[in-house]
Amino acid sequence: MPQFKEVSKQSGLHPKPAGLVLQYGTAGFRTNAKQLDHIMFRMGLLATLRSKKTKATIGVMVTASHNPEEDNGVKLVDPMGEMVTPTWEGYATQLANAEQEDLLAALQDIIKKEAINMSQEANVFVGKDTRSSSASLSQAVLDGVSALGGHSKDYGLVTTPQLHYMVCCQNTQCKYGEATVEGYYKKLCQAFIQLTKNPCTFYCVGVDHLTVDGANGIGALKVREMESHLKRELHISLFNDGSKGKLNHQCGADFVKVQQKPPTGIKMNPGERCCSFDGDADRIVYYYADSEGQFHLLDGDKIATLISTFLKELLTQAGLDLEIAVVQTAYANGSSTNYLEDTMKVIVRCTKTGVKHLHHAAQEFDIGVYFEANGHGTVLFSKAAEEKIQRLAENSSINDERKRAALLLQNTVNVINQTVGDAISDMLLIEAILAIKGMTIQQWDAIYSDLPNRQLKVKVSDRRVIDTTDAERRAVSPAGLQEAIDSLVKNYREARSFVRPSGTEDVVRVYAEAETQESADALAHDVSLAVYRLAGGVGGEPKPL
Ligand code: G16
Repeated sequence: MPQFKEVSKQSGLHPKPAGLVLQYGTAGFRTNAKQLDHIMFRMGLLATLRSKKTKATIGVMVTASHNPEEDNGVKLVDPMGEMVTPTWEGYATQLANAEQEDLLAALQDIIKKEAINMSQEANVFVGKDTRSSSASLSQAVLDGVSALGGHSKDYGLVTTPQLHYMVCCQNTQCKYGEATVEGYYKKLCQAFIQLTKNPCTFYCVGVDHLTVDGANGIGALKVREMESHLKRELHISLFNDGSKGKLNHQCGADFVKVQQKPPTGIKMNPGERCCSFDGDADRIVYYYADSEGQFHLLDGDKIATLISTFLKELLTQAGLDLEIAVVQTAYANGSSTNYLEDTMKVIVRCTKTGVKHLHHAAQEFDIGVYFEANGHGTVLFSKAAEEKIQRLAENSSINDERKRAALLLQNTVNVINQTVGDAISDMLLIEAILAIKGMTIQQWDAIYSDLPNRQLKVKVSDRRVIDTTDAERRAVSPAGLQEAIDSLVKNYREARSFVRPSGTEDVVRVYAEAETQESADALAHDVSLAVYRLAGGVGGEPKPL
């Protein structure tokens, strides 16, 4: 193969450390940045093959999202902006772990299995987050693309969802929007301005102010860039903008959700809305402090509830018969699931962790709202649903109430980044909903009360010993672990617990919820001990909280 000579030459500049084996995790490869140069080069090769195969533009995002600054990673984006398919995840692992001398054979194998026409053109969009390692690692991706004769476009510093958006725009011949960062701001902000253009009680009482924790990452830069497009419709105070603090350190969506406390470095006024992004701005959580200084978290479950309530109301007003479902994971708070099923009467599905799983489940409905409790999510509208909304919005013979609802639905579709969870787009949607409904964050919070919960991490020598089933709600190995969890759960009221190996960090995650915080904490600790003892814990037994 003519291109193989160049691959051979270039791969020598990005050698694989012999014996190093890395797995494609929940959202791609992710580990210490020092181990990733060869992975990035090879993902450049793979993205080029994927582009040739699909005859479409493919995206490669260099980021380790919520992980600490010293880590990095890579997320591959398929033509419509979704995550790459499981078969290609397998190829990614195969290519990543081929020893240096076996690389060409591994490439050849994929080309043969997928019957790839190597003379087909290839296009790859590349983006990166603000980590110091991202510059050289994204160069390695670009080297991989050029080694196989592909064309690349380097978007430089972008959020992960912005890169997903560009890929989708490019592959829909701009039907989804313009494939530029400016185009992204214009589309989202115009829709936001349309949604909020009728003044309502919310803005009249002067609380159109939002505090944003940018996690010292790319989201902060992009919120700054976007502000002028918002035309002062939303006043943002930005903290943790990367000017001094460390990425994700004591701040960001993951910290706030897991620790259940505010990030450092922000100023919180009682009753005011605050939100945190994660390191690549694909997650968001909201929170506020009440007049007693008590912290209240509104996570992905509360966001899904707010959005699906809003959409359901609009559909009723518009007289549109479209089926809404909410997709969650095992981490969803039990109260949220009960509320959605029993009070809101919407269909609820539970999938494994990882947006790729939620995204696919959401695609099965007219409108699929998917959110992980950690704040990663979006809304998908089927083509048919979008067309129905569009037709109604253009219908001049309907009454004012239906017309208003149809126009709100149309702008809601446009403010949402349907390719993947997007902190910026979700933030604009949430702000618009609260404004339209004239709702305070306290009223939103009061829709239902979370069951107290706790998340812990346990270090084990090999987390792959834990295997799960039933959307990760039950452990099938190691032997005895699920039985131990079942009997521990029986000791507490309204309790539930599960464990699963993380696909982004070298830990086992433990989740517990129960009637009181003390019970949730105690159960999480009991289950952590069971994991430590039965799954090969290392570094000392977990201590009580
Ligand atoms: C990624 C995935 C999310 C997942 C999270 C944690 O988020 O995109 O779907 O919930 O990792 O996964 P795990 O529990 O397997 O470590 P991000 O924002 O870090 O890319």
